[in-house]
Amino acid sequence: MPDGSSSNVRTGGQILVDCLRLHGVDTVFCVPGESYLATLDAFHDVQDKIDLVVCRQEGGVTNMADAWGKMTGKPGIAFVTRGPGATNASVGIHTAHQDSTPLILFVGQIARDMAEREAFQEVDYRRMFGEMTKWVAQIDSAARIPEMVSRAFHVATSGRPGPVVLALPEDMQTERADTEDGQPYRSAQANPGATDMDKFRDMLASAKKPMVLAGGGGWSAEACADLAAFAEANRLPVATAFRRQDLMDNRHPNFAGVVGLGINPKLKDRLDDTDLLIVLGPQLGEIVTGGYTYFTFPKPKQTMIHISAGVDELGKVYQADLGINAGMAEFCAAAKAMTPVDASWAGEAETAHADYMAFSTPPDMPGDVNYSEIVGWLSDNLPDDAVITNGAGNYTVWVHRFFRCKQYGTQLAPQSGAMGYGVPSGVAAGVRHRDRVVVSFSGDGCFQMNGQEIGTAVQQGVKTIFIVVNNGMYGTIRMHQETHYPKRKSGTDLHNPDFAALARAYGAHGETVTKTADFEAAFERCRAAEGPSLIELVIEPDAVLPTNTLSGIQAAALKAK
Ligand SMILES: Cc1ncc(C[n+]2csc(CCOP(=O)(O)OP(=O)(O)O)c2C)c(N)n1
Ligand SMILES: [Mg+2]
Repeated sequence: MPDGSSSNVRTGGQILVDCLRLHGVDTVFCVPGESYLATLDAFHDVQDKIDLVVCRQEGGVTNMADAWGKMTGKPGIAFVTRGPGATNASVGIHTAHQDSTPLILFVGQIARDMAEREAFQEVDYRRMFGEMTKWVAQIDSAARIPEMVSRAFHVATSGRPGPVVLALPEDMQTERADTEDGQPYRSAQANPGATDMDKFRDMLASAKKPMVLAGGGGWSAEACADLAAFAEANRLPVATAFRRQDLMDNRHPNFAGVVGLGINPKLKDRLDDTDLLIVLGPQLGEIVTGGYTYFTFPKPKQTMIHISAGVDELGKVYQADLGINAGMAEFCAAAKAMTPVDASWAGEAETAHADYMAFSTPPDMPGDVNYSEIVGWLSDNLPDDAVITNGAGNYTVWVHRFFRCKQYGTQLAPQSGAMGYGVPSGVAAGVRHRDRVVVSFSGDGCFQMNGQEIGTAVQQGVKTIFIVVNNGMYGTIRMHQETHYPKRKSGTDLHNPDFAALARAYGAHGETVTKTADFEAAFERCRAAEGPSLIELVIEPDAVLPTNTLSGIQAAALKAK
């Protein structure tokens, strides 16, 4: 409400910004557009209360908002312009959808009286974003902004979290209305019922070799602490899903490893051998099921208990023996409070953890830069609360395998497998945690999808350390090429810039590392730098996986032909 006024009459833009404040928003990511000038103008009035992070491309905007949603558990807020802005932004909406991240994207829209004429940059966002959002709508009346914005916060955070898109017609933002803004949103989660928990305990008590697979969205530090306490009391091995590695301290004696790409074969055997799989949170998608091969259809041979915050996830893909609709915090609190069962499988967690520790110990690799050793060094030397981010590519296999996450909220990585996530998520983490070490990994390909957000990092004065793992190619795809079409390289080579010089051109500190021994000193210089910094790691292209080479893959494929 404007100071000194007894009236609530405001423009749509002012109402919207007041509603964001009401719901606790203090940071917004944007690329400006003429389609939402009135809202930008309203942000001008709250500069001391809302930090407007101006990005370089809308893919950076939504990726940063996704990272913000992951870090805070509250919707990350993104503003972009119509047509081209919205289409650029879509990558982060897809990630938020697959990663179950709360996010609200506001899109400036053409004026209401121009709709359906293919006006300049006109898009119907309901059709465009329909499949990858929890809710998409257009606010056609300034008077309804409080209602619709409140609903957006509720929908994005309740049940299985996810993205919401709201279109804002340009003339609606200048329209004046007299509204009440209501109260801050309160997201809702289901609690497990007493019958659910009794059944759960009975099934656990009669198991011979149970294990937990934790993942999905909607977690919190407290939920993770309760999960650890439940696992300890019942001596359960706990694996985490792909890119949800920070749900348990990886050094915890019950931590069994990660079910994802490049899975530890011993963990895969364990999944196969378990007689009771407690799926706590994740969707049973392609990556955690090994391309839908780990479990039989439609009923897995293992007894399966699936707990999900989204009721629609239960019975999706696989038939579980028990489905429990509950939020992660709600379920974990109940599981912790449950009288522990007599764990006849005692010792399994210790064995599983020993398997994980052996698997996550760096081996030798070809070339002057031993990337395994470098990730291992970072794992051993960074503070426990350091935040690690990455995008997609083979370079992430090392990060996931040799970096041991120590606490919740330290891994920002797209389960959607979207390249270009590493840099913007690193910027967002730098803005959120100015007092923590943030290390962002990108491949040379991945970096060049959103590397321009280094400019945002410099403008924001964050201290993120960006590592670019340069092997001169889209390595993942080249690896698949050598597997299926050996010796027929096609469309996978990259001619790259001097990444350290590029960083310096932006005003960041830049380093190039060509020998393992030089990494530590380069990293320390980056930590001492005033603002962001970048280390280019020059990697031997043959070293395409921690334990296999491109030439080895090619030779095996040729032999098999
Ligand atoms: C946005 C997007 N485009 C394309 C792909 C397909 N893809 C997956 S990994 C990859 C190559 C990654 O290259 P780089 O970042 O250099 O990492 P490397 O595999 O070489 O370590 C590609 C093109 C993708 N996952 N996301
Ligand atoms: Mg590469």
